[in-house]
Amino acid sequence: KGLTQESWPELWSQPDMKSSYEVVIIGGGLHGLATAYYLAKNHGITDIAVIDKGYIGGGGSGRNTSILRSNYLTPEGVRFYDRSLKLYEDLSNELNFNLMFVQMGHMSLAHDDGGVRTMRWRAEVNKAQGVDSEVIGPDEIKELVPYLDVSENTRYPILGALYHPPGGTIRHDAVVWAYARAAHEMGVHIIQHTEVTGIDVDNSKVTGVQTSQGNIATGTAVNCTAGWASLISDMAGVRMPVTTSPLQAAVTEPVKPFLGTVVVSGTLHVYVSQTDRGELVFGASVDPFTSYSMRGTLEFVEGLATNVLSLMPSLSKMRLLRQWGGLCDMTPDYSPIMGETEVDGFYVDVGWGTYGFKAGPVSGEAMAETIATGKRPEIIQGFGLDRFSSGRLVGEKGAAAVGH
Ligand code: PYC
Repeated sequence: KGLTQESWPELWSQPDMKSSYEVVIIGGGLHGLATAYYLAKNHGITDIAVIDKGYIGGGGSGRNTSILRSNYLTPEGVRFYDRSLKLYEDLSNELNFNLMFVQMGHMSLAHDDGGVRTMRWRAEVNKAQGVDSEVIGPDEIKELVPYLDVSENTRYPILGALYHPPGGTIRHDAVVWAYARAAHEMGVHIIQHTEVTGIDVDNSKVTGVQTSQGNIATGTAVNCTAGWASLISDMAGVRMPVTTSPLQAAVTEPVKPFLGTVVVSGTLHVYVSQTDRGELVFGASVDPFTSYSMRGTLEFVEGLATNVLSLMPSLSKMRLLRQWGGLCDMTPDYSPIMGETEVDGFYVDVGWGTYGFKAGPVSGEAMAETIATGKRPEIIQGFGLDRFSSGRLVGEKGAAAVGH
């Protein structure tokens, strides 16, 4: 007898929430699940609840354009995202799940002298950190992506690009499901459709988490939310230098494979890749206002179409199938905020702007080490909340994705 949807085995169970846990992770997206997984796998801590007000992966983890890369601007950023890419490279094996990982290469276009200078800067920093990136010219660009208009008479001529062969894409939902299954198999409780409504703090120390299903006693609460980073931190009395803006994306009808590389233009605020199913996935920069709305807008589609057609005029007959939005917690320096806070037992893994998906594995690994040992590991030393009072910012705006 064939499998019906009802008879499919569950990848993780829906346990009853207990009244206490050693660690409560708020946010059941990629970061929360990866933190739970590495806490269990690397540190033997399994008495963990991962709590989400919706379903797992329903926030930023399921709304991004699934791009992976490590061609950042600062040495701290390059080392951090490169560790993530290395973890992604072996993740299908490690989690025994087909994550549809493809290192198709990643190309960031430069349309003026300033853009070429930034690409050269990034290439040098990347090489110094052992990351494969180089600046290429219009002829090489045309060879890699024949559909790009590299002629000189366009409004935004393509003068060069930062080419990063290890960049690529992965199936974002599968990454969430694979971490969830692996964490569940080690005893982690995944509690969906349960909203966190408060965090109990006594004498500057976490003592519990309040939820729509009741209260949990715990000494460790971890804010792994995206979109609600400042609201959840407020519950513990910790202020975050974060503003929240929507980010929209869209996908076309499927066509035969023709785009073998991720293409990004910061000047035109657009990035595009082609999935294994043939759809083109497009994204842009965050909307120019703060909001918690995840609705799509017509302005976004109009702007996107204009900019995409400047780059690839031959796409003019393609039809968009869907558009969607997600929420981005933006920090002043376009780097995340990770580690301990002034409240004992309250940890944050937030401020993920438009770069959180690619950082999922390394964030989980580093947050797990921070929680288990009480010490932020070297790889996230620069990303602590304390940098906003010490002034040691990690400025990643020049490589964050597209111009924001
Ligand atoms: O940082 O590569 C990136 C990115 C792609 C989409 C949003 N951010």
